[in-house]
Amino acid sequence: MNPLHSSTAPLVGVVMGSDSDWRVMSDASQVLTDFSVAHEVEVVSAHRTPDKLLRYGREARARGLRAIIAGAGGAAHLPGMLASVTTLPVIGVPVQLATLDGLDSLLSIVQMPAGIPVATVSINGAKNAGLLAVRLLGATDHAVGAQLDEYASDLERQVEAKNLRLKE
Ligand code: RP5
Repeated sequence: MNPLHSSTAPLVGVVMGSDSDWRVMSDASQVLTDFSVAHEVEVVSAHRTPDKLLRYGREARARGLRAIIAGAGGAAHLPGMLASVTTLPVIGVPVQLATLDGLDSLLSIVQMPAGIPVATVSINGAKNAGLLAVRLLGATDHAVGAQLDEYASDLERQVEAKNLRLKE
């Protein structure tokens, strides 16, 4: 049995600034479920629950997490602040709000100072954030790597099938 798959302890933390971000962040959770990666989901707000943010980031590695996916919108300081208090890889998801088209969220997350990296995906790109976390795990786990190869082949088959349908 693949040790990653047999783990019931969460390996990836999916956190978001508000429950209102779930409409986007559920895509990350879905990908992790599809790849059978144990994960947890938590609302952690940089501004409304700052103590919880610090605790979450500082305890993440000792609790067994290997990566954190953090989504937030507007003044989106959650991913960057988490990256400041953990050395685990942090993947940032800019969540689009009703104003400013999500550009505010993107710019708040992407422009990190040198030394404190956040891997920022596209606006509302929670699916790719999930896949990136799976790839991080797959870098050292052959079974997860094989699943990712199968996923890529499947994508290729889907594109070719659509291509053929176009010509019918
Ligand atoms: C951010 O404020 C959250 O990440 C969310 O995207 C945004 C709005 O939060 P709510 O007012 O909907 O709780 O911190």
